[in-house]
Amino acid sequence: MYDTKQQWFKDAKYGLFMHWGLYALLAGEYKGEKTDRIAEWIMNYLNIPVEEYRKLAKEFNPQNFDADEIVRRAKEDWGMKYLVFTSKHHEGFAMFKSETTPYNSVDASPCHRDFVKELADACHKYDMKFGLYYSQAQDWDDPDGFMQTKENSHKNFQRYLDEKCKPQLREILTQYGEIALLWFDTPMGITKQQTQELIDLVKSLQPNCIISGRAGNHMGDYMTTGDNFIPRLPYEGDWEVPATLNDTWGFNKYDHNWKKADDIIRLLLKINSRGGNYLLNIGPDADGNVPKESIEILNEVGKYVKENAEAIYGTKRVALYHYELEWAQFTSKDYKLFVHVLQPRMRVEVINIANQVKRAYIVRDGRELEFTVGKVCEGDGYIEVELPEDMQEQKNYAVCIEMEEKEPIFEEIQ
Ligand code: JFZ
Repeated sequence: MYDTKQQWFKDAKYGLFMHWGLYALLAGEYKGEKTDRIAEWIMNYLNIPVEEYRKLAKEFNPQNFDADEIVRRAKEDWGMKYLVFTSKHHEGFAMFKSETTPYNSVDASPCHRDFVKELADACHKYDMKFGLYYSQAQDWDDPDGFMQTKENSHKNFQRYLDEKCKPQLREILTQYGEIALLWFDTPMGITKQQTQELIDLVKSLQPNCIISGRAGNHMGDYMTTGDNFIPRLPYEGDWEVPATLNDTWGFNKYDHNWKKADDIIRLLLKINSRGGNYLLNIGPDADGNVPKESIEILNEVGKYVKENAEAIYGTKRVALYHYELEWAQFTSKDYKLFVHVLQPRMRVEVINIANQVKRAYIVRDGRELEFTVGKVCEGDGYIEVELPEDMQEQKNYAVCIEMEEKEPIFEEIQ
């Protein structure tokens, strides 16, 4: 399923998803009617006619959208390694200059801005891997694009693929430099043959571009799960968990159900410890502002990620991942086991360790810790690391237990 070209993806562990399109203007409400569901689906949920919905394009003029600032934050403050942006979501509106259809942010909107270009430039400047989401099957604007609620919506689906989908893919894959990832989504009504054609097109234009798990017919380069959903394990291959910070991808002014930074930190580590990547979403509003709640949560999570970078990036799934502990998550790299301490503890104890321990230290400042080891029988032991008094009230820090290099301790699964 995966190959060596995906090494950056295996190592990345943490990325930023961004859902942004005309739906941000409605923000969960159309003509007094609200939707408490995912805001980017409002056209579908409230049956807004195509002609009506299209008028939104003429209002789209986001004064505060700053690609450079978002990417800088993602990289420097939040510790993320890649960005995935909705170049065209199910609504059908292109957030880039497209010759295929004038229904795009440069030709149809007063802002005349190419947001894919702005983000591509920022990503390349900050050395951030740049990925694009493209809704390949669902297109509610094109008469032949797939739409669940419209009968025979995709009567001439092949025409839609040939005249809109493929030409636009060609545009996003040739005009913006390296595209590291193509995030196809929700492959309804698409055949194996059609999926193969899209994948071939992507790989012919950008051979190193990775394809998301929702290309269709199990043909992507890795598995994509549901929102904040951890797959059945063990899974032999790369995988990614796309996730929201509240309950919507696109901006919804009525959704205040924000998760706590501590919960996000725990989820990130849980996913990393099991070998997956976490792709965390922001949905800017119609003016291009990132919700301040999102920024606050991501800043706090980012502090943890940056302080404990050694224990996150490039880590691999270890045999201990299946331990369900309230106070800890485990990651590992080479001969190091990282214990992420998520609740106040007097000491850190780990069982089922087969080899000799060289040293133990606190990851964020390198402080050495005292420890005792015990042997249960040949090939099985345990370790107890004493925490200094001033650490015992704290939570959210990682302890590294470094082993002798002779014997690999953890069964490396991936
Ligand atoms: C899809 C989109 O419909 C949605 O608007 C958003 O872009 C999200 C990231 O992806 O929604 C899905 C698709 C598949 C699953 C869950 C949400 N799934 O397989 O669990």
